[in-house]
Amino acid sequence: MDGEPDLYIGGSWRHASDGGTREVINPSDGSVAATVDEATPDDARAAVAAARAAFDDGQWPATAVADRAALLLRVADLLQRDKDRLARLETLDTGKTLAESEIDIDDVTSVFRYYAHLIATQSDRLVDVGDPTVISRVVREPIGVCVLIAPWNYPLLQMVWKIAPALAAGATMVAKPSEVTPLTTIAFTHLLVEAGVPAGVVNLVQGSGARLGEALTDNAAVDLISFTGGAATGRVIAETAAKHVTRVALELGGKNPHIVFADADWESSVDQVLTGVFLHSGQVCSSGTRLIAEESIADDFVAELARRAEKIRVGDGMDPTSETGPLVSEQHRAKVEEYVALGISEGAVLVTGGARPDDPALAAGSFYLPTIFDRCDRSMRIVTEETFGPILTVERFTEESEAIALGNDTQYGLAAGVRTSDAARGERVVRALRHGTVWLNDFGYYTAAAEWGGYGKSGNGRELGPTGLAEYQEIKHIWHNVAPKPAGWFKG
Ligand code: TXE
Repeated sequence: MDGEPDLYIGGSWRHASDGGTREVINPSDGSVAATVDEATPDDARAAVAAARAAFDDGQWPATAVADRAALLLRVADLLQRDKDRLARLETLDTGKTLAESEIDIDDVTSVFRYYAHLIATQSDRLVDVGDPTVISRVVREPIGVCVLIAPWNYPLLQMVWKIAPALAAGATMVAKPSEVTPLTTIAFTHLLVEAGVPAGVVNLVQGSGARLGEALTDNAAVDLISFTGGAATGRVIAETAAKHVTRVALELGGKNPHIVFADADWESSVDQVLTGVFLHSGQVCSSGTRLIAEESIADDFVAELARRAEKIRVGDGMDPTSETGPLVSEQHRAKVEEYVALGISEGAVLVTGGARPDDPALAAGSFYLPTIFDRCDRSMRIVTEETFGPILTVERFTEESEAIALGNDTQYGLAAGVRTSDAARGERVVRALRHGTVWLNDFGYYTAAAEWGGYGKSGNGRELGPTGLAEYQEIKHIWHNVAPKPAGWFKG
């Protein structure tokens, strides 16, 4: 960053081998936030080779779990020590409010603490095969070399959801943050070094997917690719990985329904539908972008949402009075604007927003107003495609079965919300929804100890929880006969 080397390969910091750099833009005002080294494909291959060597030399995978757990706890302490600095860097890079960035740093800290605990308490499984001379056991081993590719909406958080379990498992890795938001991952890698992560175990490269993707994913030395990002990129990565039968874990976003029955608690429903879609200006994979409201309350509910959406204070994330920040880039705002134009042309009714803020102080940033479209239906692309912006679409239902059908009518399946005061109905609907996380009378919460991931085209695999650790482990069955005797099958 700004003259210091940003690539960390085989235990040393270095600049790109061709001297290349990239400017990182602050989306709140369009200024250059930092200049960062841009790796070459050869640098990326060197990073994979370093991870391969560190894995194959066997020391890190064989580290006692107590030592790995202790290292993870040291990282957690360093994250808290540097929380303010990291949060400011995340806000500078993404535009999100400082309050959100601080929550992100607490989240990543909790993920390190959770995996420290999990790895220290995970045990092998003994299997009774009915022969007392056979010790049969199932053990977990680190998967090998992992390529970890993260997006720009939660840059450090998404990366840590991968790095923490990979380290806990004893794997080695190459991390590639989004080229749009690399700053916190660079700072965090310095903390990993300070905490004592051995050379070659974690390697870091910066650069675009177009430039580095092939070197990282079309690579026989890689055992697992864990990717969070757009569906189109996820498909390309899965196809490339298939050439080498490399394992992939994909988190590809969602188009998440938030179903509100007429008997739902009004105040918390309005509040959480609003937060669920407009937090971080909608740049959240689990954003509740599809309001599915019971017809009898829909008019009043949408009117109240619009009233409150118009009061949301959009502004620079560093300003403590801002409630949400800009979109991550001019290019991303252009995409969101295209979706708004599309919604209008598709016949949806624009209730509020649909424009950039007119405050001249925000003119240089990529801000966009919270936007609500009513009278939407499933034939519209704004209802079926991930806009990844502050856009809420409203669909209506009269029967429970219709609400379920609407909620499941998506190619994705990451997350959903259900709001009702009828507990039995709530449980019925939750079980009928085909989504990886379902909130009942809440929205957006998660914890390090519970799995996160999607059904359908939201991807495969799970992050967080025990399954999030299992992604980075191989399973081995060991059959040990302590009193060997002939099988006696062949008689000659
Ligand atoms: O993501 P990309 P983009 C969705 C959201 C957004 C859309 C596109 O709808 O509008 O995806 O966003 C790296 N090989 N999500 O284009 O390209 C890239 O450098 C290897 C949902 O910014 O998927 C970055 O590090 N890597 C999502 C990462 O992939 C490649 C969060 C994600 O970028 C690559 C973000 C390649 N060929 C966007 N091409 C979520 N699931 O939360 C790109 N990359």
